[in-house]
Amino acid sequence: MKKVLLIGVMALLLALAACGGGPSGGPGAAGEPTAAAPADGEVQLADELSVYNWEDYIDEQILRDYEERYGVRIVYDTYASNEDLLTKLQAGASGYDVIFPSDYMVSQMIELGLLAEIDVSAMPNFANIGAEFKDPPYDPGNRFCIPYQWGMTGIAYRNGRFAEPPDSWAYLFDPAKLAALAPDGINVLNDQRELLSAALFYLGYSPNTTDRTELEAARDVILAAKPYWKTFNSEDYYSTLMVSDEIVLSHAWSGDAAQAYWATYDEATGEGNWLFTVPQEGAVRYQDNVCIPANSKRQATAQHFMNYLMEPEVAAAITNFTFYPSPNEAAKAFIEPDILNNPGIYPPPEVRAKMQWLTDVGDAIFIYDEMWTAIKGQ
Ligand code: SPD
Repeated sequence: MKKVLLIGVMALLLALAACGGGPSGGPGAAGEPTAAAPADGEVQLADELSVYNWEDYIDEQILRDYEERYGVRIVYDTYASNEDLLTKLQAGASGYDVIFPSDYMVSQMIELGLLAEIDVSAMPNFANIGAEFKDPPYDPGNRFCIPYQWGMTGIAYRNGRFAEPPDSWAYLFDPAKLAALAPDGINVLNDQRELLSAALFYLGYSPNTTDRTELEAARDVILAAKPYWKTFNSEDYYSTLMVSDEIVLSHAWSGDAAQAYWATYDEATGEGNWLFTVPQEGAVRYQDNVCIPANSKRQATAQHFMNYLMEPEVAAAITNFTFYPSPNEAAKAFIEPDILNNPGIYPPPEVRAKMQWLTDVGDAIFIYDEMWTAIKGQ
């Protein structure tokens, strides 16, 4: 890898308005690194493990390696959003053993009794996780989940198509800007909290508002922009829409944008086709997690697998594939330096502190659901 992905992203990030802090305190020292796994004899492993993850969020070779090393067959499936995952679990889906919900969704799932308790003291590799990522407010004491990867939500755009980086949510919501872009294709994330939060930032409101009037205003902004959008896709947009040049602009997660950049990287020009920017009105930072559904029948094996995911080489291989930052301090020694030193992938702490987390909005989630139904229904 040769080139910093997001030229100018630092300036854009620094332009973000100061807003709330992260889910935990400031950066802290890493725990004592260890590559240890629980002694295999200590865990009676199941024959099979069902892993349900976001699309393009792991190098599947890592799953094959676990299968070979431990003789556990992994059944792997993917989903497009936290809400899709929640709907599946609430509908009584049984059989999933390992899932990857984001911060606010962990709170919701704990509240709903959908997660099994875990024991991080029985996971030696938990010591590899940086202190900044442990004990988050959405899961105090890591009673239910371990951190997996984190990232930012912003705008991915076709290199060469824009005179200036489209560093405002106006590029998704202002009909004057949309009219010029729509013929070339715009995608938005098919994700209720993410899309509403982008509109809320655009309007100057909190992405975690519980105020019906503000949410109705966000809905109306989205409905006015919707005719200009080509697709709602948060699952395979990077490969089916971005890399294949079906669109020129997408509401995007940072690692997916970086995957599109590197998938189109041209040695001759030293550039990829896709760049990423964080809108100046503010943006979401998220932390995804590894958890076990309460109805999993293979919880010991699931915990064993979670410990495996925290091995430094394994966590590094995940980041080297997905381009999402790892919370694993010990993995840093194995992550590609060009990824680790890229502020568009690993934004510095002062930038991270200016981004906002989505939080559990309590009963206001019913207003969000109502807005989303109106948005998707029209
Ligand atoms: N392609 C994998 C994307 C996973 C990103 N997690 C999104 C968190 C949203 N709040």
